Amino acid sequence: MSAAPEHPILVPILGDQLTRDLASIRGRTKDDTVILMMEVWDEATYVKHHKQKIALIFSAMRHFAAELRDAGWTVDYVKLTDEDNAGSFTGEVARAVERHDPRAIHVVEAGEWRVQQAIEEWPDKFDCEVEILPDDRFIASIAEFRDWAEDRDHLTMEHFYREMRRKTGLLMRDDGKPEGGDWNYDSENRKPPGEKMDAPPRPLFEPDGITQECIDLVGEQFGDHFGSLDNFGWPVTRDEAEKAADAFFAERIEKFGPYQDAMVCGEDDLYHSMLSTSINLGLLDPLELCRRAEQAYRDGKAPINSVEGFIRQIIGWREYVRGFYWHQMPHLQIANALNAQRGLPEFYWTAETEMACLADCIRSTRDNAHAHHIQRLMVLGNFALLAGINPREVQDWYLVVYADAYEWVELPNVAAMILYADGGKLATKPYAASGNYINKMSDYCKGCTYSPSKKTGEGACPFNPLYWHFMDRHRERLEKNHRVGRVYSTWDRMDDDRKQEYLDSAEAFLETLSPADSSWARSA
Ligand code: FAD
Ligand code: DLZ
Ligand code: SF4
Repeated sequence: MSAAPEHPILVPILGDQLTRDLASIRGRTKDDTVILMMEVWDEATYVKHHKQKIALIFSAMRHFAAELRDAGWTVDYVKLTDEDNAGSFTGEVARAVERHDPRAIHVVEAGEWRVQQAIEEWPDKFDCEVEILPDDRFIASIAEFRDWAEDRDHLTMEHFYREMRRKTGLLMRDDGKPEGGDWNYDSENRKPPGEKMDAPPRPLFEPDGITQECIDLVGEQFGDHFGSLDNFGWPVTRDEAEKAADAFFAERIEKFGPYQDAMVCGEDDLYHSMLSTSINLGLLDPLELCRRAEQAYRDGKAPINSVEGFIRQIIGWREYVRGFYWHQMPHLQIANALNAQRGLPEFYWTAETEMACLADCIRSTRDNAHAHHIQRLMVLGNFALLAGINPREVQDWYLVVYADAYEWVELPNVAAMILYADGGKLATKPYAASGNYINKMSDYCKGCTYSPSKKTGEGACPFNPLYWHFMDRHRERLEKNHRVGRVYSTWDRMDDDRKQEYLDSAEAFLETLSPADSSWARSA
């Protein structure tokens, strides 16, 4: 560390705040500031994160610290294996207060509720001024979302998204109407996979010395965590993240829209941007990416459905789930409207299942710390919903296994979007589907032991009886929902024997599931 200033402003930067444009350092003078970055055991172990996720965060943090130092900032960096590591953010800030005797602490609000609770205790704990600044990397502040959500019965994402379009001007015409005439082109974004998809591979970044050190550290300290380190190729600096974005805009955005919901066995990325890890860490600015997408449309390099789809995922869904998280916490983490109590099946950790779709999505998750949206939603999530898996166990799994997972984005997607555990505040109906949907949108069923066209009994796709079992057991709640109601007319037209076959078939399948050993997710 270079000579530290006297009574400086201490600026703690958390592992997912890696941008020089952060509100706590923007406009600060370098000779008056000490930046504190901390690798801490609490964060690395509150769930047993995928090995790639820890290596990615530590490597990105170390690279960012080096970049700040090169730019002339004083950075106090605490490594995980430093002898006196206090283990927690608060413990490390306390030690830094002793070292630097700051006149104030300036920190940007945390992404996660758990961490924000700890930060809010700092003013009482430390004998200096503590300023907690809003995280303005998001387009809508937490207060803005709260104002929007207040007094609304339904927090419809589409309405929020239109506000964000107006606010940013993205894909808006001068007359205030949406570009192309429609707000949303989702109906054009459901093309099943073709015979030959030829999606160009995403760039993988060879680990440099810093990343290799982090990979070795994770191998030594977290060897019992889920996942493989072999394929590590995530961008760990802003430069690398920009290269990943360049490749997406040059090679994949054109087909991003049409094939957004497609799934192909063994093809893990297809036309997705693979930028979520970089956006969430702070290496890429989400609004800047949306502006680039818009430019691609204006330059005639990508169709409106691709560009609008990409922009909607970011200024729509990403912003919305963040606002929803803060609006619904802390009760969202214990919500269980459907009273789902089954344990998470073991195969979520081992990929050992005869169901080809689940096996492939879990393999990709294990090897890449990534699965794309429709795999997370309509395969892994759909199964957890239909089988009635306990939301807490599903939440832990999603938080552990994805390199882009932070609770503010994981929890609304899991509890509210896939499990309907919030009772329908986010989704107007449960995303429940039978094997027919997966068969239509993927090539998984061709290589599966089960048949999607067989409805019950031996060899039937388990999603088929599970679908009706789910609908039957939640009838009281769901039949009032006008978007689901029609399903019950179909059910009611079946004779009692047929209904019983579905229910028996589902029960027989559920009997075969062995629950996972919970030590995969949480430390003892
Ligand atoms: P693309 O398909 O290229 O999409 C572009 C960007 O849009 C993404 O990078 C992401 O920033 C944003 N985005 C898209 N969908 C969503 C969404 N539903 N919520 C928030 N942002 C979205 N995303 C995370 O970043 N972290 C998570 O922990 C996470 N957990 C999820 C859990 C479930 C059950 C589901 C259904 C979705 C989850 N998502 C999560 C959203 C989405 O699956 C990932 O953002 C996406 O797969 C990342 O890959 P990509 O960058 O190639 O995305
Ligand atoms: C996820 C994570 C991990 C594994 N380790 C650290 C760490 O050691 N230091 C750190 O600053 N951040 C880490 N993170 C990310 C934090 O969990 C994340 O920044 C906060 O939880 C967001 O509120
Ligand atoms: Fe999945 Fe069913 Fe298709 Fe097998 S048949 S891949 S279990 S949807």
